Amino acid sequence: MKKSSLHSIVYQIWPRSFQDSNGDGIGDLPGIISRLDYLASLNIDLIWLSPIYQSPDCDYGYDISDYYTIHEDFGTMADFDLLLEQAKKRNLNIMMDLVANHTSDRHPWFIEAINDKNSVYRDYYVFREGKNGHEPNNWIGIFGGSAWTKVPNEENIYYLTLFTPQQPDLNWENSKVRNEIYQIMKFWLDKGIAGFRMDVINLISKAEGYPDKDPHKKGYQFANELIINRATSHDFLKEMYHEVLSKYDALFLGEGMMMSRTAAAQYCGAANEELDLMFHSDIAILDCGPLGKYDFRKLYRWSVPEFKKVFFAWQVDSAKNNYFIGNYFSNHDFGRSVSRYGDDKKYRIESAKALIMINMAARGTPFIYQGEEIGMTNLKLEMSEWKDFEAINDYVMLQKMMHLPAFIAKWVVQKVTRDQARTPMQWDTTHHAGFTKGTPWLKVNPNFTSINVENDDRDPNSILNFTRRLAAIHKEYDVFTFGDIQPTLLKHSQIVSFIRQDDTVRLLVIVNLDRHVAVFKADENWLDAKLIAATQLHPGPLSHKMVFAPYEGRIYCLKGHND
Ligand code: TEU
Ligand code: CA
Repeated sequence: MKKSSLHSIVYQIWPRSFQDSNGDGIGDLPGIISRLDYLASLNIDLIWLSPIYQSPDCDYGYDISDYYTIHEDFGTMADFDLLLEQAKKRNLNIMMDLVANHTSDRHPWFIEAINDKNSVYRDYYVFREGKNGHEPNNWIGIFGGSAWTKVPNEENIYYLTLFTPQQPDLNWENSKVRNEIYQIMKFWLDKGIAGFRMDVINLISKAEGYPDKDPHKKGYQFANELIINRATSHDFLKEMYHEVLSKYDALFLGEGMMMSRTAAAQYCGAANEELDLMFHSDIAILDCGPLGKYDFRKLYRWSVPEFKKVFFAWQVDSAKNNYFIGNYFSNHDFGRSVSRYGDDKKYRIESAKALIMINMAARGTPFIYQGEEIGMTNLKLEMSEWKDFEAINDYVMLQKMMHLPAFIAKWVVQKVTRDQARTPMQWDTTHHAGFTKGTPWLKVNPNFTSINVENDDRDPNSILNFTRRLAAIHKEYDVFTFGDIQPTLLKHSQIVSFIRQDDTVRLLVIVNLDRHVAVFKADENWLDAKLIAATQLHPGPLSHKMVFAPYEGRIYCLKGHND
């Protein structure tokens, strides 16, 4: 299978922070509609909307209380239909976020389930008896604390909540639940959306009997293989493929925690009837300790050789085993890419471009997160400004469970909080960066006076115009999505370089991912190559001894590949 929509560029909108239209300080659908010309100017193909369904916003939309209605903060179904129509007029398609591992605890299914233990909805979720005065097992929640929440009016009964206590996990073993999900998917696909990004889809199957993880260990344990990439999750997705996915010409992208290459090959292998492509998070947690985001033992540092190891492992494996991945350096769950993998001070423009070049030239489908195209940076937020449950809860947990002093817990949270990627989009130099005429729900980064769309639009050498050029080049060459990949200059400690090849073309990508000048020897066969893209407006010539400026990147078309 070689789906044509895999050869797309996807732009992620986190609607709450994109564009407010009515002055309530919250981004909305009419706001997105008003920016469609801008989105089309980026040469992207698909817009992925983070959840826009009805939600009490305990996890900003990832806790859904009605899958069939639009959150009133974002607008109405009529607004959504108009968005779809107006987008299509500009050759843009809309992808939705499907959050189906859990619902909100305000969802009518859950309200019935918790109020009436004989309700059919009880088995839509995972209700279990506690053990010896404790939760049913020792699993830790992904945002800290126990993974179980107690039913207030029943003795010793708990329900599973892997994320916030307001996000009860659905019981996918129940075929009624699976059918509800298929109905939801069909409802939106029939409206004409172009696919789904499926939230934590590798978590939908849990170990039978909900056993303790490492029972001999004290305290809550990360359940790992008891909840992640389980064999049954493939059975569920195969069923979904037959019931829904196979009937639509749309893109189905999985998102998951601790995705392994073996699992990804199964979830979206060309011969497997499951999904089309998969996200992995190994780059996203490159600077974290082995336990993930809040494991600060690496002090959030990383090196180019480490980056290359992880990047090429996925690139080469996906080519070898013929599956597809979504490539991204930024999204709503992590800090801004230029602040994490680039240099958001001295080389902000150069390093933002270098990252965009790697992302667009990699094998798979590139994802750009709102603001990345203008190099938006992290903003250090004071505790009183924090909004995200994860930040607020983990600040407490780090002190309580890991016995960290408050100032270190605060440092960790400020390093990794999702809020810093969620500050409003910076459009222009007017009040609140043109995001809202009211008071923004989350602080606008004060650097909006220099970092904004309007400035970048005017400057031919800007990150924005570079992104547009690279996106246009990406459209020209199928090889970026589907072609083979061979790393080169593998031992170089600053340069990330690879060759992309198919039957028609051979492209050489060279990026200096370091803040110092990089020197390397060009291969004899490269010398007559033709430059097709560069981060600099006037790059130097190709010669035996190459010198690349900090974060400089170039793409060449190599000749004679058919010899
Ligand atoms: O995130 C899934 C996921 O893998 C998280 O563990 C992610 O790594 C975490 O946010 C890190 O801080 C998805 C959504 O993208 C996220 O926004 C939701 O909060 C989460 O699922 C629950 O729906
Ligand atoms: Ca609004």
